Amino acid sequence: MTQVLALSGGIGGARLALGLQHTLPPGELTVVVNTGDDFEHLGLSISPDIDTVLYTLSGQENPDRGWGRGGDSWHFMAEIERLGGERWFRLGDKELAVHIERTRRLNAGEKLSRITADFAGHFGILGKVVPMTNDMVRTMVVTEGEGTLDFQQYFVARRCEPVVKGMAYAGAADAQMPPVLQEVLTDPSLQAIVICPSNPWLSIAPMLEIPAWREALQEATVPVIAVSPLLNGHAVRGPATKIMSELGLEPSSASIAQFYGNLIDGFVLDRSEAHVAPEIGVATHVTATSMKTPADRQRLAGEVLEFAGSFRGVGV
Ligand code: FO1
Repeated sequence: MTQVLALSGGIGGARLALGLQHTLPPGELTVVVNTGDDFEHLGLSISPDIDTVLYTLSGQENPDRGWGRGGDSWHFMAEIERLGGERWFRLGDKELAVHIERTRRLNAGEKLSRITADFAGHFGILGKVVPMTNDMVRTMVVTEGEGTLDFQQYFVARRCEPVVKGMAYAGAADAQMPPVLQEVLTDPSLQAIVICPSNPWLSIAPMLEIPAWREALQEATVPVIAVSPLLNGHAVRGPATKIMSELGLEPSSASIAQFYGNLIDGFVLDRSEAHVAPEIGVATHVTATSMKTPADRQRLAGEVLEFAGSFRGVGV
């Protein structure tokens, strides 16, 4: 039995994680999930990316929105609105149970990694889904004109409209890696680490700012392969290229590879970005990275694993 570790944010990353889950034998995938977007809302502990990964890997996602549960109802939100309560961040009825149960267990002193593992089990997921840390890390967006915003204020309440001047990851410098991830990273059967096509600045950077994570990637003896989230100079979803431009970066896969720098051994990019492949300082694999169908996801996952396998014996 081998092991593959995938680093993921929300929907883009979760889709490749789903492809990996279908491609690998049961139990061989561990998905590490960004918790920089986590926040407290209406007294509840919300972990948006963990939930997106749980719903996607168990086939319960909302494919249109990319967040929340498919086929959810909205009675709770309707009542909150009727009471004049907060309505900017929407919580569906089914997912409310997830937030309430997570909050109850966190308040009882349990670790987020334990709770997430149990939820994954209840959802029938055979691999591991693990938060990047059990400690509090909060992604903050430094904006022009509106000061520093909490991630969900920027992302949902302000719809990513403010111009981004920089990012901060509060708590990351002191955060630890959950012990279960140390076990996976030191498992001799670990074959590859895959950085899924999530937004590098919003979803992957919070992990890289945790010293134990940066060291783990730097010292990894297995290939670390990143997949670019850009197609034809645009992110399929979300503000990646808007943020890149605002940070003074060329919105291309080359800037993303540069962001990962010497942490990665290989880089997968879409055919529409092939012209920047010569600018990328590590081995590249150019292919179709769009993941509209299950067949797309599995083909891409298979190619990523094969590309990782091509480093075997080369020494990374
Ligand atoms: N995104 C929105 O744009 N609007 C929402 O009302 C919203 C609610 C929401 C509830 C639960 C959840 O797990 C995610 C939710 N998201 C919502 C998505 C989320 O804020 C972001 O997509 C992620 O944090 C970025 O990966």
